[in-house]
Amino acid sequence: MGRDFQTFLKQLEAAGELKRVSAEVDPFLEMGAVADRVAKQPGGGLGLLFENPKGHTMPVAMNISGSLKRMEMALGVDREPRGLDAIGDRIEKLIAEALPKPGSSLLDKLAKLPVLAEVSAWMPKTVRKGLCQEIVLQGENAKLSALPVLTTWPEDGGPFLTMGMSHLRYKDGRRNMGLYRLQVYDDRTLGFHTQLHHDGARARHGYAAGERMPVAVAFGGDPALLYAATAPLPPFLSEVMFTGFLRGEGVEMVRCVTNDLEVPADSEIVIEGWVDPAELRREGPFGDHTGYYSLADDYPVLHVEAITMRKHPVFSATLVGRPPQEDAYLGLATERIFLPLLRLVLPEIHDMHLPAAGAFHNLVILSMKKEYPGHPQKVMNAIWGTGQIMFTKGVVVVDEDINPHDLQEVLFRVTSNVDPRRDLLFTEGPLDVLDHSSDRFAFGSKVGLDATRKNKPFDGFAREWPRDLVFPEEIQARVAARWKELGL
Ligand SMILES: Cc1cc2nc3c(=O)[nH]c(=O)nc-3n(C[C@H](O)[C@H](O)[C@H](O)COP(=O)(O)O)c2cc1C
Ligand SMILES: [Mn+2]
Repeated sequence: MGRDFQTFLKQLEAAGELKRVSAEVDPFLEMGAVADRVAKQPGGGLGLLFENPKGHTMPVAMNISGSLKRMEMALGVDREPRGLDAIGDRIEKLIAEALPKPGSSLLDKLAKLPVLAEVSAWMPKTVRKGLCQEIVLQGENAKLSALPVLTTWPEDGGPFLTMGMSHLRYKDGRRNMGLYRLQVYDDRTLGFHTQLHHDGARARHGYAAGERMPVAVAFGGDPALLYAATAPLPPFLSEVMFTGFLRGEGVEMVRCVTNDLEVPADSEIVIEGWVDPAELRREGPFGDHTGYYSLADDYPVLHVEAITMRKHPVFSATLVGRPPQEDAYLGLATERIFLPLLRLVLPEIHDMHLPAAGAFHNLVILSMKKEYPGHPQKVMNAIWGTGQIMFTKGVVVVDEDINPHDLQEVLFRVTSNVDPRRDLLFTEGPLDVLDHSSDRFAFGSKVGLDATRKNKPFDGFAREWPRDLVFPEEIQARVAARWKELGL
Protein backbone atom coordinates (compact mmCIF):
# COMPACT_ATOMS: atom_id res chain seq x y z
CA MET A 1 0.00 0.00 0.00
CA GLY A 2 0.97 3.58 -0.32
CA ARG A 3 2.26 3.08 -3.83
CA ASP A 4 -1.05 3.65 -5.54
CA PHE A 5 -1.53 6.29 -8.18
CA GLN A 6 -3.39 8.81 -6.02
CA THR A 7 -0.64 8.71 -3.38
CA PHE A 8 1.83 9.40 -6.19
CA LEU A 9 -0.28 12.34 -7.37
CA LYS A 10 -0.13 13.76 -3.84
CA GLN A 11 3.67 13.37 -3.83
CA LEU A 12 3.87 15.16 -7.16
CA GLU A 13 1.68 17.96 -5.87
CA ALA A 14 3.87 18.38 -2.78
CA ALA A 15 6.92 18.57 -5.07
CA GLY A 16 5.29 21.27 -7.20
CA GLU A 17 5.07 18.84 -10.13
CA LEU A 18 1.30 18.67 -10.50
CA LYS A 19 -1.22 21.27 -11.68
CA ARG A 20 -4.89 20.81 -10.87
CA VAL A 21 -7.18 22.16 -13.56
CA SER A 22 -10.58 22.86 -12.04
CA ALA A 23 -12.15 24.49 -15.12
CA GLU A 24 -14.29 22.20 -17.29
CA VAL A 25 -12.25 20.71 -20.14
CA ASP A 26 -13.67 18.52 -22.92
CA PRO A 27 -12.08 15.04 -23.34
CA PHE A 28 -13.01 15.41 -27.01
CA LEU A 29 -9.90 17.10 -28.55
CA GLU A 30 -9.65 19.94 -26.01
CA MET A 31 -7.86 17.94 -23.29
CA GLY A 32 -5.36 16.62 -25.84
CA ALA A 33 -4.69 20.14 -27.12
CA VAL A 34 -3.98 21.34 -23.57
CA ALA A 35 -1.68 18.39 -22.87
CA ASP A 36 0.15 18.95 -26.17
CA ARG A 37 0.86 22.57 -25.32
CA VAL A 38 2.04 21.67 -21.82
CA ALA A 39 4.27 18.80 -23.00
CA LYS A 40 5.96 21.13 -25.47
CA GLN A 41 7.11 23.45 -22.64
CA PRO A 42 10.85 23.22 -21.85
CA GLY A 43 11.47 20.20 -19.61
CA GLY A 44 8.07 18.72 -20.42
CA GLY A 45 5.76 20.98 -18.34
CA LEU A 46 3.78 19.91 -15.27
CA GLY A 47 1.67 16.86 -14.64
CA LEU A 48 -2.03 17.68 -15.06
CA LEU A 49 -5.11 16.67 -13.12
CA PHE A 50 -8.30 17.66 -14.92
CA GLU A 51 -10.83 17.73 -12.12
CA ASN A 52 -13.83 18.50 -14.29
CA PRO A 53 -13.83 16.61 -17.55
CA LYS A 54 -16.88 17.65 -19.57
CA GLY A 55 -19.71 15.14 -19.15
CA HIS A 56 -17.96 13.14 -16.40
CA THR A 57 -17.23 13.23 -12.70
CA MET A 58 -14.10 11.07 -12.82
CA PRO A 59 -10.93 13.22 -12.89
CA VAL A 60 -8.34 12.65 -15.63
CA ALA A 61 -4.57 12.68 -15.03
CA MET A 62 -2.25 13.48 -17.94
CA ASN A 63 1.46 14.09 -18.51
CA ILE A 64 2.24 12.37 -15.20
CA SER A 65 5.51 10.82 -16.44
CA GLY A 66 6.31 13.80 -18.65
CA SER A 67 9.44 15.26 -17.03
CA LEU A 68 12.79 13.93 -15.87
CA LYS A 69 11.95 14.75 -12.25
CA ARG A 70 8.59 12.95 -12.37
CA MET A 71 10.11 9.94 -14.15
CA GLU A 72 12.76 9.76 -11.43
CA MET A 73 10.09 10.06 -8.75
CA ALA A 74 8.04 7.31 -10.41
CA LEU A 75 11.03 5.00 -10.30
CA GLY A 76 12.14 6.09 -6.81
CA VAL A 77 15.52 7.50 -7.90
CA ASP A 78 14.83 11.25 -7.54
CA ARG A 79 17.15 11.39 -4.50
CA GLU A 80 19.92 9.36 -6.18
CA PRO A 81 22.83 11.53 -7.35
CA ARG A 82 22.97 9.56 -10.61
CA GLY A 83 19.20 9.66 -11.11
CA LEU A 84 17.96 7.17 -13.71
CA ASP A 85 21.52 5.90 -14.20
CA ALA A 86 21.36 4.57 -10.64
CA ILE A 87 19.00 1.85 -11.94
CA GLY A 88 21.46 0.94 -14.68
CA ASP A 89 24.19 0.80 -12.04
CA ARG A 90 22.09 -1.64 -10.00
CA ILE A 91 21.61 -3.86 -13.04
CA GLU A 92 25.32 -3.80 -13.80
CA LYS A 93 26.18 -4.73 -10.20
CA LEU A 94 23.57 -7.46 -10.12
CA ILE A 95 24.94 -9.08 -13.26
CA ALA A 96 28.50 -8.85 -11.96
CA GLU A 97 27.45 -10.41 -8.64
CA ALA A 98 25.34 -13.14 -10.17
CA LEU A 99 28.12 -14.44 -12.41
CA PRO A 100 30.47 -16.86 -10.59
CA LYS A 101 34.09 -15.82 -10.99
CA PRO A 102 36.38 -18.33 -12.75
CA GLY A 103 37.78 -20.81 -10.24
CA SER A 104 35.44 -19.63 -7.49
CA SER A 105 35.02 -21.86 -4.46
CA LEU A 106 31.80 -23.28 -3.07
CA LEU A 107 32.01 -20.60 -0.41
CA ASP A 108 32.11 -17.88 -3.08
CA LYS A 109 29.11 -19.48 -4.73
CA LEU A 110 27.23 -19.55 -1.43
CA ALA A 111 27.96 -15.85 -1.12
CA LYS A 112 25.63 -15.42 -4.11
CA LEU A 113 22.67 -16.63 -2.09
CA PRO A 114 21.76 -13.12 -0.90
CA VAL A 115 21.34 -12.17 -4.57
CA LEU A 116 18.87 -15.03 -4.96
CA ALA A 117 17.05 -13.92 -1.82
CA GLU A 118 16.81 -10.43 -3.30
CA VAL A 119 15.35 -11.87 -6.51
CA SER A 120 12.64 -13.70 -4.57
CA ALA A 121 11.70 -10.41 -2.88
CA TRP A 122 10.79 -9.00 -6.29
CA MET A 123 8.24 -11.70 -7.04
CA PRO A 124 4.65 -10.48 -7.19
CA LYS A 125 2.63 -11.25 -4.05
CA THR A 126 -0.95 -12.40 -4.30
CA VAL A 127 -3.29 -10.66 -1.87
CA ARG A 128 -6.96 -11.45 -1.27
CA LYS A 129 -8.44 -7.99 -1.36
CA GLY A 130 -7.62 -5.15 -3.69
CA LEU A 131 -8.39 -1.45 -3.70
CA CYS A 132 -9.23 -1.87 -7.39
CA GLN A 133 -12.26 -4.06 -6.56
CA GLU A 134 -14.08 -1.73 -4.19
CA ILE A 135 -16.61 -1.31 -6.98
CA VAL A 136 -17.41 -4.24 -9.28
CA LEU A 137 -19.52 -3.76 -12.41
CA GLN A 138 -20.29 -6.88 -14.38
CA GLY A 139 -22.17 -7.81 -17.52
CA GLU A 140 -24.60 -5.12 -18.65
CA ASN A 141 -23.43 -2.80 -15.87
CA ALA A 142 -19.86 -2.76 -17.15
CA LYS A 143 -19.99 0.18 -19.55
CA LEU A 144 -16.98 1.89 -21.06
CA SER A 145 -19.02 5.10 -21.31
CA ALA A 146 -18.54 5.41 -17.53
CA LEU A 147 -14.93 6.44 -18.27
CA PRO A 148 -13.90 9.92 -19.50
CA VAL A 149 -12.17 8.52 -22.59
CA LEU A 150 -10.33 11.05 -24.74
CA THR A 151 -10.47 11.52 -28.46
CA THR A 152 -7.06 13.05 -28.98
CA TRP A 153 -6.67 14.02 -32.67
CA PRO A 154 -9.40 15.18 -35.06
CA GLU A 155 -9.01 12.36 -37.61
CA ASP A 156 -8.74 9.55 -35.04
CA GLY A 157 -10.98 6.55 -35.67
CA GLY A 158 -12.72 7.25 -32.34
CA PRO A 159 -11.96 7.60 -28.64
CA PHE A 160 -8.98 5.60 -27.36
CA LEU A 161 -7.79 4.36 -23.97
CA THR A 162 -4.11 5.30 -23.94
CA MET A 163 -2.88 4.49 -20.43
CA GLY A 164 -4.30 0.99 -19.93
CA MET A 165 -1.72 -1.65 -19.04
CA SER A 166 -2.86 -4.95 -20.53
CA HIS A 167 -2.13 -7.99 -18.39
CA LEU A 168 -2.30 -11.32 -20.15
CA ARG A 169 -0.81 -14.77 -20.09
CA TYR A 170 0.92 -16.74 -22.78
CA LYS A 171 -0.62 -20.13 -23.42
CA ASP A 172 2.21 -21.66 -21.34
CA GLY A 173 1.31 -19.52 -18.32
CA ARG A 174 4.00 -16.80 -18.47
CA ARG A 175 2.70 -13.36 -17.61
CA ASN A 176 3.02 -10.30 -19.80
CA MET A 177 2.00 -6.70 -19.33
CA GLY A 178 2.18 -4.08 -22.05
CA LEU A 179 0.95 -0.59 -22.76
CA TYR A 180 -1.23 -0.89 -25.86
CA ARG A 181 -3.82 1.62 -27.00
CA LEU A 182 -7.43 0.43 -27.05
CA GLN A 183 -9.99 1.94 -29.40
CA VAL A 184 -13.44 2.24 -27.86
CA TYR A 185 -15.94 0.82 -30.41
CA ASP A 186 -18.92 0.81 -28.04
CA ASP A 187 -19.76 0.20 -24.37
CA ARG A 188 -18.49 -3.38 -24.37
CA THR A 189 -15.83 -3.72 -27.08
CA LEU A 190 -12.33 -2.38 -27.60
CA GLY A 191 -9.67 -2.63 -30.31
CA PHE A 192 -6.66 -4.55 -28.97
CA HIS A 193 -3.74 -2.84 -30.68
CA THR A 194 -0.97 -5.37 -30.02
CA GLN A 195 1.61 -4.72 -32.71
CA LEU A 196 3.30 -7.51 -34.66
CA HIS A 197 6.71 -7.40 -32.95
CA HIS A 198 5.55 -7.05 -29.35
CA ASP A 199 4.98 -9.79 -26.78
CA GLY A 200 1.29 -8.86 -26.70
CA ALA A 201 1.00 -10.09 -30.31
CA ARG A 202 3.27 -13.08 -29.67
CA ALA A 203 0.99 -14.12 -26.80
CA ARG A 204 -2.27 -13.86 -28.75
CA HIS A 205 -0.74 -15.79 -31.67
CA GLY A 206 -0.30 -18.69 -29.22
CA TYR A 207 -4.08 -19.09 -28.86
CA ALA A 208 -6.15 -20.97 -31.43
CA ALA A 209 -8.93 -19.34 -33.46
CA GLY A 210 -12.13 -19.38 -31.41
CA GLU A 211 -10.21 -19.69 -28.16
CA ARG A 212 -10.58 -16.93 -25.57
CA MET A 213 -7.41 -15.28 -24.29
CA PRO A 214 -8.21 -13.49 -21.02
CA VAL A 215 -7.00 -9.89 -20.78
CA ALA A 216 -7.18 -7.41 -17.90
CA VAL A 217 -6.44 -3.76 -18.56
CA ALA A 218 -5.29 -1.92 -15.45
CA PHE A 219 -5.00 1.83 -14.93
CA GLY A 220 -2.90 3.50 -12.23
CA GLY A 221 -1.20 1.56 -9.47
CA ASP A 222 2.47 2.00 -8.67
CA PRO A 223 3.81 4.51 -11.23
CA ALA A 224 6.77 2.20 -11.90
CA LEU A 225 4.30 -0.26 -13.48
CA LEU A 226 3.67 2.18 -16.31
CA TYR A 227 7.34 2.39 -17.13
CA ALA A 228 7.69 -1.42 -16.99
CA ALA A 229 4.72 -1.78 -19.36
CA THR A 230 6.64 0.18 -22.01
CA ALA A 231 10.12 -1.24 -21.36
CA PRO A 232 11.65 -3.42 -24.10
CA LEU A 233 11.88 -6.52 -21.92
CA PRO A 234 12.57 -9.94 -23.42
CA PRO A 235 9.53 -12.27 -23.44
CA PHE A 236 10.94 -14.41 -20.60
CA LEU A 237 10.98 -11.49 -18.17
CA SER A 238 7.64 -10.47 -16.70
CA GLU A 239 6.98 -6.73 -16.47
CA VAL A 240 5.37 -7.14 -13.05
CA MET A 241 8.50 -8.88 -11.76
CA PHE A 242 10.62 -6.12 -13.33
CA THR A 243 8.54 -3.56 -11.42
CA GLY A 244 9.40 -5.53 -8.27
CA PHE A 245 13.08 -5.20 -9.19
CA LEU A 246 12.72 -1.44 -9.78
CA ARG A 247 11.02 -1.04 -6.38
CA GLY A 248 12.99 -3.65 -4.45
CA GLU A 249 9.65 -5.15 -3.41
CA GLY A 250 7.13 -7.40 -5.13
CA VAL A 251 3.92 -5.89 -6.53
CA GLU A 252 0.75 -6.87 -4.66
CA MET A 253 -1.62 -8.59 -7.07
CA VAL A 254 -5.26 -9.54 -6.75
CA ARG A 255 -7.23 -12.08 -8.77
CA CYS A 256 -9.64 -10.76 -11.37
CA VAL A 257 -13.39 -11.19 -10.82
CA THR A 258 -14.21 -12.89 -14.14
CA ASN A 259 -10.97 -14.70 -15.06
CA ASP A 260 -7.88 -16.13 -13.38
CA LEU A 261 -5.50 -13.32 -14.31
CA GLU A 262 -4.00 -11.18 -11.59
CA VAL A 263 -3.77 -7.40 -11.61
CA PRO A 264 -2.00 -4.92 -9.31
CA ALA A 265 -4.27 -4.70 -6.27
CA ASP A 266 -3.88 -0.92 -5.99
CA SER A 267 -5.00 -0.16 -9.54
CA GLU A 268 -7.49 2.68 -10.01
CA ILE A 269 -9.58 0.89 -12.64
CA VAL A 270 -9.48 -2.57 -14.23
CA ILE A 271 -11.26 -3.68 -17.40
CA GLU A 272 -11.59 -7.46 -17.55
CA GLY A 273 -12.32 -9.23 -20.78
CA TRP A 274 -11.16 -11.61 -23.47
CA VAL A 275 -9.81 -11.69 -26.99
CA ASP A 276 -10.48 -14.28 -29.66
CA PRO A 277 -7.31 -13.97 -31.78
CA ALA A 278 -9.26 -14.75 -34.95
CA GLU A 279 -11.84 -11.99 -34.53
CA LEU A 280 -10.39 -8.91 -36.19
CA ARG A 281 -11.80 -5.46 -36.70
CA ARG A 282 -10.58 -2.26 -38.33
CA GLU A 283 -8.62 -0.20 -35.82
CA GLY A 284 -7.45 3.41 -36.23
CA PRO A 285 -6.44 5.74 -37.68
CA PHE A 286 -4.75 7.25 -34.65
CA GLY A 287 -2.49 10.30 -34.22
CA ASP A 288 0.69 8.60 -33.10
CA HIS A 289 4.21 8.98 -31.60
CA THR A 290 5.59 9.27 -35.09
CA GLY A 291 3.93 12.68 -35.36
CA TYR A 292 1.52 11.37 -38.03
CA TYR A 293 -1.70 9.39 -38.14
CA SER A 294 -0.85 5.71 -38.15
CA LEU A 295 -2.96 3.96 -40.76
CA ALA A 296 -6.05 1.94 -39.92
CA ASP A 297 -5.43 -1.83 -39.87
CA ASP A 298 -7.09 -5.00 -38.59
CA TYR A 299 -6.55 -5.90 -34.93
CA PRO A 300 -8.29 -8.25 -32.46
CA VAL A 301 -11.35 -7.18 -30.51
CA LEU A 302 -11.38 -7.16 -26.71
CA HIS A 303 -14.78 -8.03 -25.25
CA VAL A 304 -15.46 -6.46 -21.86
CA GLU A 305 -16.82 -8.73 -19.09
CA ALA A 306 -16.32 -6.51 -16.07
CA ILE A 307 -15.10 -3.12 -14.97
CA THR A 308 -13.83 -2.87 -11.41
CA MET A 309 -12.52 0.24 -9.66
CA ARG A 310 -11.67 1.82 -6.37
CA LYS A 311 -14.12 4.31 -4.90
CA HIS A 312 -13.48 7.71 -6.53
CA PRO A 313 -10.88 6.56 -9.06
CA VAL A 314 -8.68 8.82 -11.15
CA PHE A 315 -8.60 7.97 -14.84
CA SER A 316 -5.37 8.44 -16.77
CA ALA A 317 -4.54 9.23 -20.36
CA THR A 318 -1.60 10.32 -22.43
CA LEU A 319 -1.34 12.30 -25.62
CA VAL A 320 0.80 10.68 -28.24
CA GLY A 321 1.70 12.91 -31.13
CA ARG A 322 4.50 14.85 -32.64
CA PRO A 323 7.49 14.65 -30.26
CA PRO A 324 8.35 15.70 -27.67
CA GLN A 325 5.44 14.30 -25.66
CA GLU A 326 5.10 12.56 -22.31
CA ASP A 327 6.48 9.31 -23.71
CA ALA A 328 9.84 10.98 -24.44
CA TYR A 329 10.54 10.56 -20.71
CA LEU A 330 9.59 6.88 -20.75
CA GLY A 331 12.03 6.56 -23.66
CA LEU A 332 14.67 8.43 -21.69
CA ALA A 333 14.28 5.97 -18.82
CA THR A 334 14.77 3.10 -21.28
CA GLU A 335 17.86 4.74 -22.72
CA ARG A 336 19.46 4.97 -19.26
CA ILE A 337 18.24 1.64 -17.83
CA PHE A 338 19.03 -0.50 -20.87
CA LEU A 339 22.46 0.96 -21.66
CA PRO A 340 24.24 -1.39 -19.22
CA LEU A 341 22.39 -4.37 -20.71
CA LEU A 342 23.37 -3.35 -24.22
CA ARG A 343 26.94 -2.99 -22.99
CA LEU A 344 26.91 -6.63 -21.88
CA VAL A 345 26.95 -7.67 -25.53
CA LEU A 346 28.55 -4.50 -26.90
CA PRO A 347 31.12 -3.47 -24.27
CA GLU A 348 32.73 -1.03 -26.71
CA ILE A 349 29.72 1.27 -26.43
CA HIS A 350 30.47 4.19 -24.18
CA ASP A 351 27.19 6.12 -24.15
CA MET A 352 23.93 6.25 -26.10
CA HIS A 353 21.29 8.81 -26.93
CA LEU A 354 17.84 8.35 -28.47
CA PRO A 355 16.76 11.91 -29.28
CA ALA A 356 13.07 12.56 -28.58
CA ALA A 357 12.62 13.95 -32.09
CA GLY A 358 13.48 10.49 -33.41
CA ALA A 359 10.36 9.04 -31.74
CA PHE A 360 12.26 6.05 -30.19
CA HIS A 361 12.82 4.22 -33.45
CA ASN A 362 14.26 6.64 -35.89
CA LEU A 363 17.68 7.60 -34.57
CA VAL A 364 20.28 6.25 -32.16
CA ILE A 365 23.53 8.07 -31.46
CA LEU A 366 26.34 5.99 -29.95
CA SER A 367 29.77 6.89 -28.69
CA MET A 368 32.31 4.07 -28.76
CA LYS A 369 35.96 3.14 -28.56
CA LYS A 370 37.05 2.02 -31.99
CA GLU A 371 39.63 -0.78 -31.95
CA TYR A 372 39.71 -2.45 -35.37
CA PRO A 373 38.69 -2.02 -39.01
CA GLY A 374 34.91 -2.12 -39.38
CA HIS A 375 34.30 -1.70 -35.66
CA PRO A 376 31.67 1.08 -36.00
CA GLN A 377 29.92 -1.00 -38.70
CA LYS A 378 29.95 -4.06 -36.41
CA VAL A 379 28.18 -2.01 -33.73
CA MET A 380 25.60 -0.67 -36.23
CA ASN A 381 24.82 -4.22 -37.38
CA ALA A 382 24.49 -5.34 -33.77
CA ILE A 383 21.99 -2.55 -33.04
CA TRP A 384 19.91 -3.66 -36.05
CA GLY A 385 19.90 -7.17 -34.58
CA THR A 386 19.00 -6.45 -30.96
CA GLY A 387 15.62 -6.34 -29.16
CA GLN A 388 13.31 -3.43 -29.95
CA ILE A 389 16.30 -1.21 -30.81
CA MET A 390 16.47 -3.23 -34.06
CA PHE A 391 13.80 -0.89 -35.51
CA THR A 392 16.26 2.01 -35.59
CA LYS A 393 16.44 3.57 -39.04
CA GLY A 394 19.55 5.66 -38.43
CA VAL A 395 22.58 4.84 -36.29
CA VAL A 396 25.22 7.54 -35.81
CA VAL A 397 28.54 6.50 -34.30
CA VAL A 398 30.95 9.00 -32.75
CA ASP A 399 34.22 8.53 -30.85
CA GLU A 400 34.11 7.76 -27.12
CA ASP A 401 35.17 11.28 -26.08
CA ILE A 402 32.15 12.83 -27.87
CA ASN A 403 28.98 13.40 -25.84
CA PRO A 404 26.10 11.83 -27.82
CA HIS A 405 23.56 13.97 -25.90
CA ASP A 406 25.11 17.18 -27.23
CA LEU A 407 23.34 17.36 -30.58
CA GLN A 408 25.33 20.41 -31.68
CA GLU A 409 28.54 18.46 -31.12
CA VAL A 410 27.15 15.36 -32.86
CA LEU A 411 26.04 17.38 -35.88
CA PHE A 412 29.49 18.97 -36.02
CA ARG A 413 31.16 15.53 -36.11
CA VAL A 414 28.68 14.16 -38.63
CA THR A 415 29.09 17.04 -41.03
CA SER A 416 32.86 17.32 -40.67
CA ASN A 417 34.08 13.72 -40.25
CA VAL A 418 31.84 11.89 -42.68
CA ASP A 419 32.92 11.21 -46.23
CA PRO A 420 29.51 10.12 -47.50
CA ARG A 421 30.62 7.44 -49.95
CA ARG A 422 33.01 5.90 -47.44
CA ASP A 423 31.13 6.31 -44.16
CA LEU A 424 27.50 5.48 -44.92
CA LEU A 425 26.35 1.90 -44.45
CA PHE A 426 23.00 0.92 -45.94
CA THR A 427 21.06 -2.17 -44.98
CA GLU A 428 17.49 -3.44 -44.73
CA GLY A 429 15.46 -4.92 -41.93
CA PRO A 430 12.32 -4.79 -39.78
CA LEU A 431 10.74 -1.40 -39.11
CA ASP A 432 8.26 -0.48 -36.43
CA VAL A 433 4.77 -1.10 -37.78
CA LEU A 434 3.97 2.60 -37.28
CA ASP A 435 6.67 3.73 -39.72
CA HIS A 436 5.15 5.34 -42.80
CA SER A 437 8.29 6.21 -44.76
CA SER A 438 8.89 2.80 -46.28
CA ASP A 439 6.57 1.61 -49.05
CA ARG A 440 6.51 -1.86 -47.45
CA PHE A 441 4.77 -2.69 -44.17
CA ALA A 442 7.20 -3.17 -41.24
CA PHE A 443 10.23 -3.52 -43.53
CA GLY A 444 12.62 -0.98 -44.95
CA SER A 445 16.12 0.37 -45.30
CA LYS A 446 18.43 1.67 -42.64
CA VAL A 447 21.52 3.83 -42.64
CA GLY A 448 24.57 3.96 -40.39
CA LEU A 449 26.83 7.01 -40.27
CA ASP A 450 30.38 6.47 -39.12
CA ALA A 451 31.24 9.92 -37.76
CA THR A 452 34.35 8.78 -35.89
CA ARG A 453 37.75 10.33 -36.61
CA LYS A 454 39.64 8.30 -39.21
CA ASN A 455 42.88 8.75 -37.32
CA LYS A 456 43.75 5.18 -36.39
CA PRO A 457 46.33 3.20 -38.40
CA PHE A 458 43.63 0.63 -39.22
CA ASP A 459 41.40 3.33 -40.72
CA GLY A 460 43.66 3.28 -43.78
CA PHE A 461 43.28 7.02 -44.18
CA ALA A 462 45.86 7.99 -46.82
CA ARG A 463 46.41 11.56 -45.66
CA GLU A 464 47.06 12.92 -42.19
CA TRP A 465 43.87 13.28 -40.07
CA PRO A 466 43.80 16.79 -38.53
CA ARG A 467 43.80 17.35 -34.79
CA ASP A 468 40.85 18.92 -32.91
CA LEU A 469 41.29 22.58 -32.01
CA VAL A 470 42.00 22.82 -28.28
CA PHE A 471 43.78 25.40 -26.16
CA PRO A 472 46.53 24.10 -23.86
CA GLU A 473 45.20 23.24 -20.40
CA GLU A 474 47.44 25.85 -18.80
CA ILE A 475 45.90 28.59 -20.94
CA GLN A 476 42.38 27.35 -20.28
CA ALA A 477 43.07 27.38 -16.52
CA ARG A 478 44.55 30.88 -16.72
CA VAL A 479 41.51 32.19 -18.62
CA ALA A 480 39.18 30.55 -16.13
CA ALA A 481 41.06 32.15 -13.23
CA ARG A 482 40.94 35.60 -14.90
CA TRP A 483 37.28 35.37 -15.97
CA LYS A 484 36.03 37.82 -13.35
CA GLU A 485 38.91 40.22 -13.89
CA LEU A 486 38.03 40.26 -17.59
CA GLY A 487 34.51 41.27 -16.63
CA LEU A 488 32.87 38.42 -18.57
C1 LIG B 1 2.21 5.88 -24.97
C2 LIG B 1 2.54 4.56 -25.58
C3 LIG B 1 1.61 3.89 -26.36
C4 LIG B 1 1.89 2.66 -26.93
N1 LIG B 1 0.96 2.04 -27.70
C5 LIG B 1 1.21 0.80 -28.19
C6 LIG B 1 0.22 0.10 -28.93
O1 LIG B 1 -0.87 0.61 -29.16
N2 LIG B 1 0.52 -1.14 -29.37
C7 LIG B 1 1.72 -1.74 -29.14
O2 LIG B 1 1.92 -2.89 -29.54
N3 LIG B 1 2.69 -1.09 -28.47
C8 LIG B 1 2.47 0.17 -27.98
N4 LIG B 1 3.43 0.82 -27.27
C9 LIG B 1 4.77 0.21 -27.13
C10 LIG B 1 4.78 -0.93 -26.13
O3 LIG B 1 4.20 -0.56 -24.92
C11 LIG B 1 6.24 -1.36 -25.86
O4 LIG B 1 6.86 -1.67 -27.10
C12 LIG B 1 6.33 -2.55 -24.94
O5 LIG B 1 7.69 -2.85 -24.71
C13 LIG B 1 5.65 -3.76 -25.50
O6 LIG B 1 5.66 -4.77 -24.52
P1 LIG B 1 5.50 -6.30 -24.92
O7 LIG B 1 6.67 -6.66 -25.81
O8 LIG B 1 5.53 -7.04 -23.61
O9 LIG B 1 4.20 -6.48 -25.65
C14 LIG B 1 3.16 2.07 -26.71
C15 LIG B 1 4.10 2.73 -25.93
C16 LIG B 1 3.81 3.96 -25.37
C17 LIG B 1 4.85 4.65 -24.53
MN1 LIG C 1 6.82 -8.31 -22.50
